[in-house]
Amino acid sequence: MLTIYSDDHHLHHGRCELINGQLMPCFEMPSRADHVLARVKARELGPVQAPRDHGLAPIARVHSADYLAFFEGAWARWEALGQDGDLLPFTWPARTLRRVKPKGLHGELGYYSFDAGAPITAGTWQAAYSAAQVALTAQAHVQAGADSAFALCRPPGHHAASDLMGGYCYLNNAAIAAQAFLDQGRQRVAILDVDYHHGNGTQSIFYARSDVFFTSIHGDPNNEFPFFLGYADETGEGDGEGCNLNLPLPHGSNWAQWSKALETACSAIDDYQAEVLVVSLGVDTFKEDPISQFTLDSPDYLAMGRRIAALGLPVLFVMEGGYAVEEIGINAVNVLEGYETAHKEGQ
Ligand code: OKP
Ligand code: ZN
Repeated sequence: MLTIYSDDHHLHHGRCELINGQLMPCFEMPSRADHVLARVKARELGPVQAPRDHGLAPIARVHSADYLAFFEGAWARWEALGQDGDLLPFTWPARTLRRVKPKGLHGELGYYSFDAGAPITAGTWQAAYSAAQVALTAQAHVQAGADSAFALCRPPGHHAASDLMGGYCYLNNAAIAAQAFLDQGRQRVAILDVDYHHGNGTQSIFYARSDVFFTSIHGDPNNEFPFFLGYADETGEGDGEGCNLNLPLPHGSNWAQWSKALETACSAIDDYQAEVLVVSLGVDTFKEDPISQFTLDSPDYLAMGRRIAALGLPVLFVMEGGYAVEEIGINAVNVLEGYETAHKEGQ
């Protein structure tokens, strides 16, 4: 399997985030992608290539022009204010407040975010832009006929909505790739989000559309980030009614419970008759993950990959979360190797 990877992810390194009332070093750190890349090479998964630049146009198919302009220019405005720490929002247009767009930097940042978990640093735009190009380059490979490809994206993307950053995410790499498949002639794309957290951004982008089926297995939002989306009664709206399937699971869920949900997700993907599959590949379902509450073990990721292969679809894997840094490479590449093994047997 071909891996697409850019070193530009190192340009994004947030300093801290608020967890349990304490400022902690960001769990979403550059060494995450470094470990995945090292494992790809150690296991000889296949060639590793740099992304091609597809420009802003395919990103703008998913994100609003005003959001992209704000994100690209935010750091320069912060610097012009004499600041050099991370730029973080702290006020949002919640109930009773107006959804007006203020002119100043902090007001505008609150308007374009949903939490304080996506710090903007000097290199964040470039890193996120390159991650989107990584996804688009891997997508092009699958579109050109490859059975699969791995987009080793960082920062992750699935929490980012059309005009919102949050949850370590800025540009929705998986959604951008899914939209590119459609723009290149595919008619039905499925997105399977196996990250521990609900992919609220991806869901929201495609919620009213029937050309993308979104299904996600995640920690029950009653007790888990992002709290305000990801419930089982969210089934899509308008043309998209029936094209959204959320499978929330309680804290402590193990592979037996998780794999049952995967069966449900896979049979829904079968029913939808997708032409191509995008997997939002987070491995923060791992038992040792420092911010998550499922108990999957490393061999379970091989089984996950095998089940995905049984769908018999071309697959684009897009890296999302996973914060047990030492094991993230093993677990992510186990999914890819499980897929490869089963895919070769099935041919
Ligand atoms: C991103 B991905 C607030 C703590 C909230 C956010 C988790 C984002 C996970 N600073 N944690 O889905 O792996
Ligand atoms: Zn996650």
